[in-house]
Amino acid sequence: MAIKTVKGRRVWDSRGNPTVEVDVILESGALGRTIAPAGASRGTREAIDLRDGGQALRGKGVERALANVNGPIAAALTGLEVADQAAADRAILGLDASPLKETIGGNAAVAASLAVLHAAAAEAGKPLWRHVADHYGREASLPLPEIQIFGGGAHAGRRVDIQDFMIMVPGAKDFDEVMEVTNAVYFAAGDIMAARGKLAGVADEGGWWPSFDSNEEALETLVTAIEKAGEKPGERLVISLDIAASEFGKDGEYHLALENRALDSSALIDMLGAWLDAYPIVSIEDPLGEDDPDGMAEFTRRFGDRVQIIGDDFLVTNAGLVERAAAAGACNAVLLKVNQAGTVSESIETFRAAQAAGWGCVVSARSGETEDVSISHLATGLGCGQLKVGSFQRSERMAKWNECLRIQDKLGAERFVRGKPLEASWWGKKRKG
Ligand code: 2PG
Ligand code: MG
Repeated sequence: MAIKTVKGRRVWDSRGNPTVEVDVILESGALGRTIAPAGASRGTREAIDLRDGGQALRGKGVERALANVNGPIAAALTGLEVADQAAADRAILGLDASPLKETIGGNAAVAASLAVLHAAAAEAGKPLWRHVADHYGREASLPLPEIQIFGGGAHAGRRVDIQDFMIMVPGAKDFDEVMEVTNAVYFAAGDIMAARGKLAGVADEGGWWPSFDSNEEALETLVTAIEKAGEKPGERLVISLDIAASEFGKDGEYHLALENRALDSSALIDMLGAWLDAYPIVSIEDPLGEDDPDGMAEFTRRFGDRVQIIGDDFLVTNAGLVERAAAAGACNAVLLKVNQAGTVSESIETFRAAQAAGWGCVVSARSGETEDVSISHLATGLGCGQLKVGSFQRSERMAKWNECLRIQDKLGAERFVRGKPLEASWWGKKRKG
């Protein structure tokens, strides 16, 4: 079925910033709609969102991006067969020769590309996850969530240096159990903060505001919260961190502002290694900076057989960077953010590169989000195994978890991956005995 109309409109994200929504309407009347998310701790090599600059809307206006959607992108997509996602993405990419999509804007590109995917699913009469599974020849499965308990870094005014303190519940039998356990830990953590007089609201992704005196205090408090929730850390439930080290490090020099300490690459690796020994951490994202490939390879050499090591800012959902990192022995998993790449097809290429390397893959939200639930479907349809959305509060986060529960109703609870994505980690090895 041919694409008839492509229309962009300005809507607003969870931080109150303007963003791009795109409707793709087919000759049949079927509609596909997506909203572009927006990152705060962005990789320097990811697709650039086109913003208007100037005084209005603190420079964050998206009129130029919308003009690109309603002008050249609409012209390039109109008349194309909606089921041919690759052709639609080629048409979008053909409009922009710049390496980081600064001409048409990553925000315009990603919303248009994903709206085509939605329209194709609508035309086929399938939920998006099933269309993704069929189109890309994958077996759908419900992902294991990473859920934030404390926020930090760029999402919390840099109150602590580390960005995400999360839990995973690989021992859960289904998605409902993950939600129940997370509910208990999330509110236990809130109660602990309140009892200490340190409850100060939430960070950008809904994790509790990190009123801590050291980065490690956040980890200690997380373990206490897990125990207070009646769980044994490292059993049904484990810890996951996003260090987002590019936010506090450059050229192999890292500055922990909270602790007023400067570390070189190997001192940071030692510090994180000590955390891996002391806490039940099973997954760690961006432990070193995006410009520190040697550090990343060294970290992976030392700890890659115990924990999942995810490249986010380091790999920016780029297939070539995944291939290069795999060849260099840096990381063993990739974070998949469609708006880092800019189109669905490029993201799929990255997923395939990760698969070819034998890596894990985590589909991820951005810190600026909306009611859009595409990523719940993408993670399920690709059967990639893991999903990172943020915390257990705020509707732009809960919308994604709730969508997973609806998908589970259709797909069946037995299609939840459980702890499978963590099989290669110490947790998986312990489970095996
Ligand atoms: C990350 C994401 C989500 P942002 O670093 O993984 O937590 O943050 O969207 O700000 O890049
Ligand atoms: Mg990250």
